[in-house]
Amino acid sequence: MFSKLLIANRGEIAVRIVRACEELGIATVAVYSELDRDAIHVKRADEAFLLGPGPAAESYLNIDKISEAAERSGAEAVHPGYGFLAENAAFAATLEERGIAFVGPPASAIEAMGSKTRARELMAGAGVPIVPGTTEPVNTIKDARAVIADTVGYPVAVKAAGGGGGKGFRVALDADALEEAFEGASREGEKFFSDPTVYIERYLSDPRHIEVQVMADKHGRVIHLGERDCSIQRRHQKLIEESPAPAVDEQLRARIGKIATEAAAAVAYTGAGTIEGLLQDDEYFFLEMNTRVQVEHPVTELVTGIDIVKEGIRVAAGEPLSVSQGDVALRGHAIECRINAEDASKNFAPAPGTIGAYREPAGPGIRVDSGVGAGSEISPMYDPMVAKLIVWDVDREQATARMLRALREYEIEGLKTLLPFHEAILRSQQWAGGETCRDLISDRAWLNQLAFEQPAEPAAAQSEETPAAVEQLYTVEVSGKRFEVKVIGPPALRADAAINGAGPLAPVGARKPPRRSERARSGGGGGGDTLSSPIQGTVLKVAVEPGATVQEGALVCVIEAMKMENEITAHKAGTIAELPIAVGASVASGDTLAVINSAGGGA
Ligand code: MV4
Repeated sequence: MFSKLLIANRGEIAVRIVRACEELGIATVAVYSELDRDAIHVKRADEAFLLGPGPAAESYLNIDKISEAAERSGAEAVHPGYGFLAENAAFAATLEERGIAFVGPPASAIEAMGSKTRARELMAGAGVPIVPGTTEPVNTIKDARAVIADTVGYPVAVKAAGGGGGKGFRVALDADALEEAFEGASREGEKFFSDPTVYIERYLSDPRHIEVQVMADKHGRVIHLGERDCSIQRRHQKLIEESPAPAVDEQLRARIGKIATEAAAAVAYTGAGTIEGLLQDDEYFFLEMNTRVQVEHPVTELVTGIDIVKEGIRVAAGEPLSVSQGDVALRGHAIECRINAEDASKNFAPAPGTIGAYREPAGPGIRVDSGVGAGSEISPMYDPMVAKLIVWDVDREQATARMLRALREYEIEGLKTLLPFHEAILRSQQWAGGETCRDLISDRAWLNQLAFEQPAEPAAAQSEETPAAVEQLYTVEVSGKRFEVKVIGPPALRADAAINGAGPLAPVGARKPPRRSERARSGGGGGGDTLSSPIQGTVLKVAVEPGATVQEGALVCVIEAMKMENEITAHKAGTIAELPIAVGASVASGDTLAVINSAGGGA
């Protein structure tokens, strides 16, 4: 076994890997950017090396700097986590050349699965079912029309060959829509992967996203750990994952498990990997392989009892898998909710900021994988995930009730998160029925009811005026019996005074975790006519003109940040009075995007 391992990542996954190493008796080395000097993953590791400035290119994506830190530290292995360099074949190869083990598959397997057309060709050759379509790149729209007419048929999905996870994915329902889909997918492929090549698949109208966890050792053994259902996604970002999948029974599990292990074996895979596929009407099709440990691996850990991260490190050190296929059994049900700093009611706009009060849920069946705490900064520079909340219980219904309990117990002040969104989804009929919830997630009106209300005016702002009557809750004890009383009148005490411990009459709301309905109301921002940018990024598109009349929720512009396109919508109805933005311009968080005057010249 290794004696020292470097973790080429940050946030919750870096902490997750530190935990695995501590249990295995391996010393840990963290790396960090200047923005992450105070990050938990740095404190949690035995040693740490500064990589450079915040931008990932100068820190977590910099192969030279990370390899140098690995050599300086004397680490025998590097764990890449997910994202950043996890699926970079050149990084894996560089480490192997320097005699440092890469905790993951051989560079050749990363490369084979990195090109989606090559992966489809390989899988088809190995007898793995792929979504019907081309395994060769389709170079021109003319070629696309021909292949669709001859074999695929409409509707089609046009996908970038360098893509994955939905990047560079467009749908054409009929021939009229093909040109736009083809060009869109090609443009995105060029932008994100420097490869404009696209291929064509039949578009499945109502599939489930089902993926199979595989593990392989360097002795030729490949096993699967069952499946996860990740159908609840928003713009290809997974939001909720569960295992087992509601739509998969023992028989189907055995069938897709075999497909997955054969797919992994076909590229001589080692370590932890995931075969992503689509399930529609009992037909399962290979989509792509993720050659890394995934964000959602914990749900599989909870139902199988197998520590995927430890197992991955063991096989990287040359040990055989500690479990065989016959040892793998799924027990109970696990659900994961990704707690992102995002505002679901504003098109899932990133909501970075500093975490205020913070308390994680606990108790039976609860697991929180996080890399933050009170005072931590969720930077617009990196992924907006605050934490993953994962629960286990004996069946899906009870796991759902347990998740709802945990969501309400979770206290995250200071920024907007997906906590209210998850609660609403898990309370829906669609979730109870095991549906994909696609209709809810794309329903603006439904999402709007999750809006965070503007915070109340602080009492100080109205100092000279007669204070308005407010309702406040107090806890009182009368002869030792506890009562909660509502007092209506001028504010007697400010909430922050109570937090500082002043006064015996502390409003209940300041000490007790707020109810969900109240929590959704706290921590709002903005107000007035000004629509400010929630993020730093580049203006990709401006959807309105000065003088235009807009409805609340209408698209104003699209801002690209972190390779994500974020739709910014009007916060109120009215007329665009000012529009100080243009396509290609950079905007900082808080910059004015538009000024919207209320219709009829009011306010
Ligand atoms: C598809 C598809 C329909 N037909 N491919 C690709 C990446 C992953 N994020 C989802 N992807 C899809 N690929 C073909 N040929 C539909 C999706 C899809 C999806 C699938 C299952 C559940 C939810 C989904 C949400 C968006 C897109």
